[in-house]
Amino acid sequence: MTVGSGAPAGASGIGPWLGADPRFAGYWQAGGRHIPLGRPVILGVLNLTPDSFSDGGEFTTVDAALRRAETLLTQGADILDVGGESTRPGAASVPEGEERRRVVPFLEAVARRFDVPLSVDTRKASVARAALDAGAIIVNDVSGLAADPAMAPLLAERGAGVVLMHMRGEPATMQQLATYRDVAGEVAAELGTAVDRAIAVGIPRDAIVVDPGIGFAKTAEQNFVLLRELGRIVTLGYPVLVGPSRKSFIGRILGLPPRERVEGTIAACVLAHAAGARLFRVHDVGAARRALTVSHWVLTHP
Ligand code: HH2
Repeated sequence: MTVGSGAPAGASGIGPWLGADPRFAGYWQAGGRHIPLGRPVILGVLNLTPDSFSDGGEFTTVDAALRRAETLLTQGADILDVGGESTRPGAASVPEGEERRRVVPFLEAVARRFDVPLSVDTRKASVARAALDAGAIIVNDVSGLAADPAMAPLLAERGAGVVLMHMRGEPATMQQLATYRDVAGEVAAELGTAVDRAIAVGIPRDAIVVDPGIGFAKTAEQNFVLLRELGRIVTLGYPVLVGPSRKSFIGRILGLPPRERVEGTIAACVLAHAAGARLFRVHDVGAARRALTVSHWVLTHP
């Protein structure tokens, strides 16, 4: 059975459609592949940027990035999420030619070497198109298809898997838009709008994953609330991805720099898992795999 069979036709994207036990069943359809969602799915982060907040400047050659990819896969990554533009708060947009130049040679090389689903983290349709041509099958759009009107039709046409992440505005200015009366309710509603945008152009329901966008147009306190109330995002009826990895809300609690936020990341992932998240975008794949294997065991064994 694939995720999404039984979805009510023409519905707004809100409503249960995953089957009897939505937490441990189904597939994510992406580029003709079916990625099983029966156990926690880990996206290993690989940023080919000079300025990402935790791994910027580390993988500046294709060879260095390939070695990192191999490490992430050995540690248990199910998917590699490749980015060529930092979206940390305050980051400036990268010209599309430069973003393509960063990600395409690596995607081609990794697709030749490994049989792993590849995701590209981009808001630009031209970058997504080049990445799909180079072997990516998933587009992780932190704007939830809002940044580039050409993105949604492209993803529908290419049958790509899509991550719809919640953000407001642009990374450069988004923290000014972190004003909510009910953060989980408003994020759920705005994600519902993003889902509608996807469905309207013909992206299949079982190609869609949603993400509350931890740290994107959110204060540290709003991130805490979102993690506590993640179940309200889960009720949208789409598999939920979270990306708390090494983020500043963890640093704010622990007073530690990004590389020392592994345990904080794991705590956030396990809490999100217990609340119904099924996909986890992390830098520290080995630690996340071990922790989520235990939480999965606890959640699934009577
Ligand atoms: N977070 C970042 C980037 N992309 N995509 C999704 N779906 N969810 C996230 O939470 C998310 C994301 C930011 O982290 P990182 O890529 O490590 O940093 P930077 O944006 O500085 O490259």
